Amino acid sequence: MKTKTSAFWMPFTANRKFASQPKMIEGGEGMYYTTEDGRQIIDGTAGLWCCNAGHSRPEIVEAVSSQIKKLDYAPSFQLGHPKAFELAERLVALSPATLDHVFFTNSGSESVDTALKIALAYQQIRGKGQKQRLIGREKGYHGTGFGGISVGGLGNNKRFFGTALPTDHLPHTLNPENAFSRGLPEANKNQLAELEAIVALHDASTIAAVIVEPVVGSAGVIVPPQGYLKKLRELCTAHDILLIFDEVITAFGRIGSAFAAQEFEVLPDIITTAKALTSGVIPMGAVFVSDEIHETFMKGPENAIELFHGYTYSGHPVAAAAALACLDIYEKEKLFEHSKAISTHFEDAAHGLANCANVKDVRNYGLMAAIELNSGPSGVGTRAFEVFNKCFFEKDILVRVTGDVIALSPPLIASEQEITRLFSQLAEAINETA
Ligand code: PXG
Repeated sequence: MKTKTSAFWMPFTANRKFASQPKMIEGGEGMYYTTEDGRQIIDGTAGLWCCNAGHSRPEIVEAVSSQIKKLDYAPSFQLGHPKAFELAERLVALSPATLDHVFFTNSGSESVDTALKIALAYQQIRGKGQKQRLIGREKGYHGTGFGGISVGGLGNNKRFFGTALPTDHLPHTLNPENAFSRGLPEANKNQLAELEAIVALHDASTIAAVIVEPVVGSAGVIVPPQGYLKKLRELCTAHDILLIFDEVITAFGRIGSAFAAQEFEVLPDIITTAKALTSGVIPMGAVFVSDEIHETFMKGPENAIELFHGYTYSGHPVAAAAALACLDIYEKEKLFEHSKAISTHFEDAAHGLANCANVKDVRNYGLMAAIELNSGPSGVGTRAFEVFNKCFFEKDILVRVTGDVIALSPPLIASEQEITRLFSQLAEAINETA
């Protein structure tokens, strides 16, 4: 039966265009989705960058259903249940040393707003209440809360909603001279001079935190130039500004290490995560906070609430059960190591598309890749959207499109053969769209 599409107002979707030719997914298993018309398609995007363990893993299904039978819900305000504490301990064993405390949320947007609030409150509690300004970056995506869109750097997401917080933005690091770089592009100009300029303009005594995605996801896989993140850390430390890594996409093996902070050997003060924490199965996010920040909050009277912030579903037992089962899979199957091991094959396959029709750039790191096309005659994004449709309806692969960029981020369980097939099908779709 044809699904009625009018009542559901779909997020970040051209709703009327969708209704005219719906792309429906009815099932998922491992690396594959099943479409409404019964085709198996390779999931080239891990859902929305989240299903790192692949789809419908029996271990997670089992953990979730037995948790619901045992304890479906319990509050985390002034009460606790063991799974949330167990999960927090497991998570801090994975996170970089000193990021030893976890605040649970339900999404990346909530993780970002939580991180920004912790940063602002921390500055006040330690007597630096002037530090209220937040610095994001052009092309940054930090979700859709009012905090996240303020520090975010994508005009479409900001334009009707104002900028709720005092913010500045660093320039993005996409440089046409670095087109077709493999992995980290060269640092051929000082892309952090602007941070010095912002500090000179407002004074460091007014700046609370800088937030960046270590590798930009949504805006089209923008890989940091060599040394950029280390330099950013040095500048933040020198000016007593907190550094927040938004790892909603990069955490949990997407780029080969548990966290980008470890991959790039740069220690931020706060890390935001969500998505692959549960492999997308149940909504959940986690914000990792340094010992120094946490201790600063744990100083007042013991009966006082230290942070007036939280969600009904913070540390939800069913989400926690899903996350624990998911971490077990990551560990048992060594999926982060596998992600790193096949990333060379993934890089070769991605750059194999450099000579396809209208390809303007190929970028990659870990299991993230962008194939950027020249805009079509009818404007930005139209050609890439046509490729997306062709991939879905004719080539049996799912890719992600933002503007002129086709993004790939398969589940970490992908085999070399599946990666080869993903890119060869995409190459056909691109050439046939020319
Ligand atoms: N930070 C980052 C870095 C993200 O990528 C969020 C925060 C917000 O997460 P929630 O869970 O609130 O959506 C994200 C989300 C895409 C795409 O296609 C990316 C995201 C979400 C939906 C689509 O690029 N990233």
